Amino acid sequence: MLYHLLYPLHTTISAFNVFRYITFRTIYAVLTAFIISFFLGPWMIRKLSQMQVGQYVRDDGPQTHLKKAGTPTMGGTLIISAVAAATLLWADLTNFFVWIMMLVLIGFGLIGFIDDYLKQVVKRSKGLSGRGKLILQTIVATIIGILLVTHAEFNTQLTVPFFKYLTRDLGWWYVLFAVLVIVGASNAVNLTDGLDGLAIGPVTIASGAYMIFAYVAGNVKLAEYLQIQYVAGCGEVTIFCGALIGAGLGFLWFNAYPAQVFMGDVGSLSLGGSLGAVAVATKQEIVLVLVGGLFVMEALSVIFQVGYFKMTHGKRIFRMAPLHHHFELKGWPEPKVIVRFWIIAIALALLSMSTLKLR
Ligand code: 57M
Repeated sequence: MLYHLLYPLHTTISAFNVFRYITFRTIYAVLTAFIISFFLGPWMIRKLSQMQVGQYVRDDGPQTHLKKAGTPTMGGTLIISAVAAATLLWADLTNFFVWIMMLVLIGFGLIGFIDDYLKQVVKRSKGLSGRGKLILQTIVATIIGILLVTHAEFNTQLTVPFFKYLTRDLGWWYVLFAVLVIVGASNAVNLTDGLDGLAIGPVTIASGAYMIFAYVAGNVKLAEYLQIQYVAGCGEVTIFCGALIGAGLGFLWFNAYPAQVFMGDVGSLSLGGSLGAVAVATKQEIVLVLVGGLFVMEALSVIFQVGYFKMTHGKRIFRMAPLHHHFELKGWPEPKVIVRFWIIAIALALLSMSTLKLR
């Protein structure tokens, strides 16, 4: 909105030219989202406590988690509000990709919100069923996939990092592929959200990596130079990624160990879905396995654990899945698990950046 209000003034005052630049608007999107989530955080936590939106903690998990019972949850509503406000303030609102991002952020946020609301407020302890959640996620992701595939500036070519000549046109199958990426990312972030700051840290780190990918993919010269697919218009996604970083850092202030608030499904489903949609929109889908490698590790630990558990009628590979519980039960203090997982996330994000050069 500010872009539309302030940039036209450059004809009279040339300094307003600066609002044209994605880099400039991204910096302000980071700051705006940070300020919103940082300053509204305490108010939000008070409100959630008053509404008694306190976390129920399962007694079959690590015992150290029992003391977390009653921690306000659904803090994700603040993250979503901060990301949406900052994006709408600084991005070009005539840009197609900006609205795709709003759709995924709010669509997946609503699914999580309904789930949390049933669990926390209506006290229907289980919330939405796993199947119900998956169906709703698939519907929203399919809409996004169809919108992308039918968009004139978007192609359905799939490229593989490190192998510039390995491409394949998926045609309408791209919709299915996009659904897999978006729904998979959403659920993987949800599984990771089990220790203080464990999800929001790597989400912020991955957003940083995609901020760079989006900028490069949306810039015809840089995309050509680095030999990645150019996606006209996706440069504005850089601003959305910046908003994710700012809101994520502001939320981490309160979610850092010992957490004063959890993000809830409203946060984890929405943030994961958003990362998936960013990966698809920037045509850097496969590299998400690397950028979000930590989420992949957590999800795989669950798949292997559950598979093995069922096959062997009760035997386990890990002491408990997802993976972070395994290390907790091995005796690592919670902050150690969290910081070590962040370190892995940073290393993977840096490694993913090398795909830009190694082609
Ligand atoms: C949600 N939710 C946290 C909080 C957060 C298939 C199965 C592996 C699924 C998995 C599962 O349900 N995962 C998704 C994980 C919960 O956090 C809430 O949920 C929101 C995210 N959706 O925002 O509102 C608890 O996590 C802790 N927490 C923090 N700090 C945070 O910042 O400490 C969360 C955020 C909170 C709090 O304690 O209460 C969760 O873990 O429930 N299920 C599991 O993860 C369960 N694993 C399991 O059953 N493993 C089995 C295999 C055979 C399936 C095994 O390995 O034996 C574990 N989770 C828990 N207890 N809590 C095990 C038992």
